[in-house]
Amino acid sequence: MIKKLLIANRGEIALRILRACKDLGISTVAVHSSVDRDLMHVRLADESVCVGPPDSKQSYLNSPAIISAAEITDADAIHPGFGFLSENADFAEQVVRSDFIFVGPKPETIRLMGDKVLAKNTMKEIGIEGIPGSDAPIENLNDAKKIANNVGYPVIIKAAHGGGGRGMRRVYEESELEEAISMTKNEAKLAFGNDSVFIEKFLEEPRHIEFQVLADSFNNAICLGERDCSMQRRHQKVIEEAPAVGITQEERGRISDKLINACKKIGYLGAGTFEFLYQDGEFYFIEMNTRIQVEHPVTEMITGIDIVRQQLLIASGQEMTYSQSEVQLRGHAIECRINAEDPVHFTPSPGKINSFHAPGGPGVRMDTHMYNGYVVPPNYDSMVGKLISYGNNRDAAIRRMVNALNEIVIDGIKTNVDLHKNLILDEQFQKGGLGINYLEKNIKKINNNYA
Ligand code: MV4
Repeated sequence: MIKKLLIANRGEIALRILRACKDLGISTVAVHSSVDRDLMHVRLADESVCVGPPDSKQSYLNSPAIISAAEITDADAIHPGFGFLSENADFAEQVVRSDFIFVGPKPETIRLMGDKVLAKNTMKEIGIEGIPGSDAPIENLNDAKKIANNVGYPVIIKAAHGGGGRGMRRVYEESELEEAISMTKNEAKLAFGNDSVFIEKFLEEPRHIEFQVLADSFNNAICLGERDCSMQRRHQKVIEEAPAVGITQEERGRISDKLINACKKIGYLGAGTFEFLYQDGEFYFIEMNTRIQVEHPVTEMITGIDIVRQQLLIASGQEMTYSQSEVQLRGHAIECRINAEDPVHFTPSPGKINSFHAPGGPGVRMDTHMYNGYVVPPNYDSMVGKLISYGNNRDAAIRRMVNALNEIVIDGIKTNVDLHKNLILDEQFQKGGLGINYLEKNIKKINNNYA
């Protein structure tokens, strides 16, 4: 069993990991930047180490400093959380080579899934289809033209090492293809250090549905069902929910069986998420996330499984607590990401929180590091918490979310709480099953309805 764990992250996920450690009697080391000394998990951790100035590159992305902190505190393991170094294969490799446990999959698995073409081909071999298009990076314009004509326009050019919406460009006709390829290659080279790009049929109105898996070192793998993450704006998820409206038990079981097999075939270890686009009744694999995700709580609420706890047990070399037959999905959960941001311009709104009140009661969970007097720094992502509601069905979860959004108090900074109130009350949202374009297309209407 891991005795001491270094949490290589900040904010609410760092607190989430610390709580799971305390549950298991694991002592904790919090690394933080010089502006994050007053983070709640830093106060609650057994030990803390300042790893650098506010700039992420010199602190939360500073591999040598983080590994040195693990050395001097004699930690056994490092949990990367999400974002920062969580999907950096080189970091995972340095952690393992320095004789620490990396809470996550093997470095080679992170590397495999970090290449979207390799990932797609690997999954295709296992019988999990991606979106029709190229099965290798584009080498020349003629090949691209052939593939595009074969799948039909519009197509999308994607960076093989991209992700989260970066390094993508839509193409509606052949005359645009050459320029689109070269621009995406240039962007990819600059952003990801790799200019490989590939081509796919562009899906116009898909839903974004992802499946949560857990796999241990005894070749056990389980699937914890799916999450609908389609409510997003400019590739930032706003509301997530589980289960996905309209997905049948038959569809869920079919995909789950394939993903369990995939985990075993690739030797997956830990928590992971397989991302799909869902359109016209078909699931198309797009990429795999080899980390714990922001939206993991909605899966925890409907399964009763503590995913971070399972990560720690698996990383400790133990068997998972659950078999697939023990995974029961019950009820419905919704998560609203609470951001310190201007509700009109969506620009960050850092500053001091004069008063904070978290909603509560049955089926209401608030994962946040906020407290009265906490100062939100301007240096990092604007998410300051996640409000999660649970009910026996979606309507009950929506009702509890409305009440919780009306109860929450965050004074001193601007937030997107009102956007959430408007969106959760929107009649199309209440029907469910909306595509990835709905929020961006309707945000002005939604925000004005109830403002
Ligand atoms: C697509 C697509 C439509 N067609 N691929 C965005 C980031 C990465 N996860 C893949 N993404 C997309 N790939 C094809 N062939 C639309 C998107 C997309 C998207 C996907 C999921 C959630 C939100 C999105 C927002 C914009 C575009």
